[in-house]
This record gives sequence, structure tokens and C-alpha cells, in this order.
Amino acid sequence: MSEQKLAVNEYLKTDSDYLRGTIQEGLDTAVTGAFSEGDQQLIKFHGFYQQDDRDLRNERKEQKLEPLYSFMLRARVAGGVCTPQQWLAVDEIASNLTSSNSIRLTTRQTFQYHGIPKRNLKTIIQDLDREALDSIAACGDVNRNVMCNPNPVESKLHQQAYAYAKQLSDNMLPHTKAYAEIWLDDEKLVTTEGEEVEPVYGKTYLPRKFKMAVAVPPDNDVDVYTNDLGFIAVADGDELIGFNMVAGGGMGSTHGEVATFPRLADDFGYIKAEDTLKFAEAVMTIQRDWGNRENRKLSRLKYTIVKHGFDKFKAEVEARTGIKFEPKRDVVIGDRGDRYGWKQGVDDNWHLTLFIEGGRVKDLPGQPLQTGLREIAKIHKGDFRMTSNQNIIIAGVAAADKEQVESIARQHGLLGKLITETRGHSIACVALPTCALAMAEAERYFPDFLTKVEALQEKHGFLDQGIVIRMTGCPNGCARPFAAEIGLVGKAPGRYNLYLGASFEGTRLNKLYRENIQEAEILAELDALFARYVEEREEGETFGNYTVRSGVVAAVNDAAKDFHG
Ligand code: SRM
Ligand code: SF4
Repeated sequence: MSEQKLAVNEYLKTDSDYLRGTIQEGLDTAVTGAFSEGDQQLIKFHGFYQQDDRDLRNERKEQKLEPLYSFMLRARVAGGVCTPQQWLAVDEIASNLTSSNSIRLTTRQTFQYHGIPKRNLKTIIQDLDREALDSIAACGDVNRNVMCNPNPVESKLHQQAYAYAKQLSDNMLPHTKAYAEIWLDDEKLVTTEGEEVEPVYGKTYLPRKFKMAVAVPPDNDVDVYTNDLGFIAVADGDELIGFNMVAGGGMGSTHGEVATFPRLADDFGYIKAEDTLKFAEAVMTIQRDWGNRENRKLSRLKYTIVKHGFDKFKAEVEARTGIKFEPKRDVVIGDRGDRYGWKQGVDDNWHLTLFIEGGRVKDLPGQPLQTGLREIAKIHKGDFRMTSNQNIIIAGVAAADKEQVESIARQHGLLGKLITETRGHSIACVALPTCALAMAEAERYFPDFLTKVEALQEKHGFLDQGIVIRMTGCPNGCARPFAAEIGLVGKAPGRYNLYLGASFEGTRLNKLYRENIQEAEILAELDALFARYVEEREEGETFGNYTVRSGVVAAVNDAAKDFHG
């Protein structure tokens, strides 16, 4: 039998001395703003990506200059919770050490910086470290930032769910000291032959990225079914007793390659809360052992489960944990949106959810958002919670401080604009100019596009109703577009594939409806569909459900067969 060739990244990992590679040498080299090709893969495990400004690419080429390299750094913040003091540090770094002068809240509840010159990377990591923040394993073939429902209103349940998210995050961290050595100047650790540096991951880490989320029903803001591994909290009163475990979700795919597809996770069953880490480790190590290491396009957990079959995979999880799944418990999977404005928690504290368009915290003309959050951080005594919809919650505000927080938010344009239900439920990925993989605009174009969709909703008399609309610049799916009632996925500049038919709650994928179309055609399609919808919808029927029931698109029940079929 001929042996399949491993993917290049597998050799890079094996030969990297546990993720050190030649990053230190690359850092010391001033002749280029870049790292070597191999190190460009390894730095991801340290939380950052090499990028160049795509708006300037051609101009630089004409001038025979190397691309304007800079770095995107992503922090790892389990459950998206940080203190006001940490926020002030995050803000100061954005202002002083990045050319984008902004903080980008991500779809996985953390923040990114764009436009970091190589020479500032170390300073930034050290500044973050002083505030107990880091970017270890924020990217790379490891377990990424663990999401958790950030709703502080039912504070006891949230606190318990958050504790599990934090534990999952901490337990699945790589053990290598490479990050501390290179960025924090820790003493170089001499690795002895045969030493078990990475007891769980081993030398080759995982075949691909791995993502986990903890949902607290009925909220599904973390889009739990789109994750490799998800835990849906089951509560007895306000006590968290266990989880319904789901596994095998993911969004990434490649246009035109039917072997690749987005997928929602399968329901495995109920597990007791105290067994959570055991189950997480079992799923992750099966993926480590069984995942595809030859073709990175087919290496996520979803493909492993499809390849081996659900029953075999489940039996292996039970064998590795020594515990059988119980039948899944009844829970309601509800809204994926955030609860904007002030909400009072069971502990009588107040929580203010602010809508941040495109997750971009920046001082804009007439809307100094970054300054506003900084001013709030200076007086706030609770915490900040980043949401998976790229928003932020000022959580734990005492009644006596509410007026002051609100006044700062209003003065800086963080409050006061009417956010429609649709806009409040919709997200776009970063895309151009920083994302190397973008085929079309997303973050920069989406707000104007939504205004046009809102006008159509108004025309058809249902602007008060939310539709989950998501846009990405390519089919990697960073804004989870295949789980949107209306998904727009970039194909080429100004051109998108239009997907329809996902459920409002994120429990069914959408399906391709029109390919490679421009704005005018997209809006014309939506205009016609909205007209049919208001005419033909059943009582309470959501737009996504309508498009499936009425046969506009077929339902995707088994992604491996139905998504392209
Ligand atoms: Fe993503 C790659 C941005 C969430 C699926 N993602 C990228 C890169 C790093 C491009 C690259 O590889 O060069 C993007 C950097 C753009 C930039 O300039 O900042 C990027 N992804 C993002 C963020 C910032 C989008 C946002 O607008 O917030 C999100 C950061 C999350 C975080 O904090 O960790 C982000 N990415 C996601 C999600 C959504 C999620 O996880 O809930 C997905 C779909 C779910 C999934 O993983 O299947 C996602 N990103 C991908 C993929 C496709 C993976 C695959 O299985 O095929 C890639 C490409 C890759 O890995 O090869 C990718
Ligand atoms: Fe970039 Fe594509 Fe992800 Fe958007 S979906 S950030 S374009 S990789």
C-alpha cells in the first residue's frame, strides 16, 4: 500500500522544536518585515498572522517594494470576559503600537489588532502579559478561544458555564514554553531526548484548528452547532448539572470543491457536568489520532466524523471516557442575537450591551467609539464581555453608576442609534484589506448593504422582524454565513453567492440559491422573496423556515449529502 504524503504543515510542526522554529531569528532580522515561509505557519500558534495591506499591494509592486507587511494579533480570552484595567491596556496598545488604530472584536469573543509592524510584536505581547492577557493558541492547529454565552443577567448560571469554558480553555493549552521564551524572554528550556513536552498534543499537535463553545439555552449566541465541539448547558433551577454534547460542526469550504462543506454538529447525548473535561479530551484526542493529516482542506473534525461514521465515533468517545452518553435532555435552542441596551440581572446589577458595527472599535467622525469605551473603562467596576456577535457588554454596573455609564456611552455614539432587529442579528467578517484569503469585501461594505435590505423590509412592511444575515469575503465562513437565513459569500470583487434557508436559531444550514451575483441582482432577488414571504408566511414563520417550506431551497439535513446536492 502506498503511503499518503503528509501535508507540509505536519513536517513543519514536527521539525519546529515544539513551535520554536526560527521565529527568534526572524524577529531579529530587520532587512524584511516578514518571517520565513515556515515560520509564517508557526507564528499562528503564538496568536498572529503575517498580512499585507491589500489596498496597497499593486502600488507597492509597481514601486518594486516588498508588500507592506504587518501582523494581525488575536488574543485568547475565554468566554470574552476582561476587566476594565485589561481593556485600558488593550486600548493603549491599539492606539500606540498598531497602524490600524483600532480594536477588532471577533466572531469568537475576543479581540484582534491589525497593522502591527514586526518590531512591535514583542512589546505588545509583553504589554498584554503584564495584564494577564495572551495570544497563546489563539490560532494554529490547537484548541482555539473557547466561547461561552456572555449573558450576565442570569448571573449564577453564566458564572458556572463560564467556569467550564475557562477550564476547557486552560486545560487544552499547549504546554510548550516556546511562547514564553521567544516573547517574554523566559530562559530557554533545554528539551531532553524523549521528554514529554506536550502530553496531549504531541509533536504534531492537531491536524487542524479545533473550536469549542459553551451555550446557555435558550441563548445560542455562540452558534454552538457550528463548533467542532459544543456543550449546551442543562440546568436544574439555577444550578448547572450537565451538558448536551454536540460535535462535528464547522463552516469552512472551498468554492467548487464538493468534497468540502460546512456542517452543523451532531447531538451526542447528555453528560454530567463533572465529566466535561474528560469528554472534551476524548473528542480532541480522537481527532488528533484519526484526523486527516494529508489534506488540510479535509482535516477538520467534521470530516473525521463523516469518514468514520457517527456510531463508530461515538463508541470511541465512550470507550476513551469509560462513560456512556445518556439521552440528550430537552432544551430550547433560541436566539443567536445579543440583548441590546440595559438589562437588570438577578443580582440587581445592570448590564449594558452595546452594538459595535462590524466589531470595529475605532474613533469615527462623530462617533469616537474607542474613546468612549476607554472612558467607560476608567470608571467601570464590573467587567467587559465581548460577544460572538462582535459586540460588547458593560457588565455588572451598580444602579448608582448606571447614569454615568449611559451618559458616556451616549456622548461617544455608543448608544442612541436605532439598530433594527436585522442589523442587530447580522455579522460580517473582516475580509479586505487585511485578510489574505478575501475574494470580496465584507466588513467595509456590509453596513451599506444592510441599509438597502432594511429599506426592502420596510417596503414590505416587516422591518420590525429580525433576519439573520451574514456576509463573508470567502467561503472559509468566518462570520458563520452558512448558518444564516441569508448568507452572502464572496466569490470575486463585488460578487457573492447567495445562500438561503438556515433556521433563525442556527439549527439548520442554508443552501446555495444564486451564484456569483452582484448587489443589484441580490437586492432584486430579496425584493421578490420578501414580497412572497409577507404574502405566504404562516403565523410566526421565520424567513429561513419560509424559504425551505415554500420550496425556494431544499432543506439541508445531512450536509455531506445535501449541501451541494
Ligand atoms: Fe476565520 C482564516 C478571521 C472566525 C473559519 N480567519 C482566517 C484568517 C486568519 C485568514 C487567513 O488564514 O489568512 C482571517 C483573518 C482576517 C483578518 O484580517 O483579521 C480570519 N476568523 C476571522 C475572524 C477575525 C472573523 C471576524 O470577522 O471576526 C474570526 C476570529 C475568531 C477568533 O477570535 O478566534 C474568525 N473563522 C472564524 C469562524 C467562526 C467561528 O469560529 O465561530 C470560522 C468558521 C467556523 C470554522 O472554523 O469552521 C472561521 N477562518 C476560517 C477558515 C476555514 C477553516 C476550515 O475549516 O476550512 C480559515 C482558513 C483556514 O483555516 O485555512 C480562516
Ligand atoms: Fe477572510 Fe474569508 Fe475569513 Fe472573511 S471568511 S475573514 S474573507 S478568511
